[in-house]
Amino acid sequence: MRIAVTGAAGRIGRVVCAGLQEGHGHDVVGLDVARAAGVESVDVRDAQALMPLLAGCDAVVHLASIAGETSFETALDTHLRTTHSVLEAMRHASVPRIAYASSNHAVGFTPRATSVSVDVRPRPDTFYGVGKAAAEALCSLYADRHGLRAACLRIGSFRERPTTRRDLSTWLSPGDAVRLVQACVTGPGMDYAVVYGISANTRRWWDLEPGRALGYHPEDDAEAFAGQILATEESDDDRFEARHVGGEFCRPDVPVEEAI
Ligand code: 15L
Repeated sequence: MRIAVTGAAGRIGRVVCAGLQEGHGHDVVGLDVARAAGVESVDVRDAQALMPLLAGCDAVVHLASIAGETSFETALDTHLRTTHSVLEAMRHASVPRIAYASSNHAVGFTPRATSVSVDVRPRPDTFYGVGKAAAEALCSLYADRHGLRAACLRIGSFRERPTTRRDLSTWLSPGDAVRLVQACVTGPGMDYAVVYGISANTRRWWDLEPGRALGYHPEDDAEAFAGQILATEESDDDRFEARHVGGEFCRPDVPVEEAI
């Protein structure tokens, strides 16, 4: 398959591009606003500029965004405007399928529980989460109105390895991130789906079944790191943010980022 990846020079993008290319033999078109080796430099908010770059692609993996809290205006720009532009460019270039990097923060104020389904109401913990929830809705619109196939991946904590108590539930390993994206762009019949992007963590809060239905079978489990983390990190059970899946993002004083 020929697969375009936005945000290709970013933390997740670099891992996903390499995994799709070297691990699964896809032809990958890396796109990013930042200049990087092997990546086409483009502002993904510019649908006209995107269209020729998407010509002949079978799928888009849309990762480009600011991965944290911002002002409301920046959240609109970095999640809604980018996703709208990507979906419009896909429509004009006849690209049939998208895997959209949403976030657990679209439902961050959901209370922690042993199995949180993908059907909980949007419950963002930040403008970042609002942007992700709204961009999921845009993907749903393009699936229903234009027949695009869309998978929204509510990514947990993408890291080389888990380092906090919360990560024991929310970790997404690099290997599982590639497995997740590969399943969502090649997996069986689906028009629109929301899946949680986490590894097979023993202490997970999110339901993995919707991902499994698309062929995502995670192989890693943060539990392998639990002994070390629990021995060194104090329990956070009494803190307000520990009651919700979004953790620190639920704090009213969550730090704001602005840089692209
Ligand atoms: C996210 O969506 C953020 O992009 C990332 O910075 C992490 O904070 C992650 O969620 C998380 O919840 O751990």
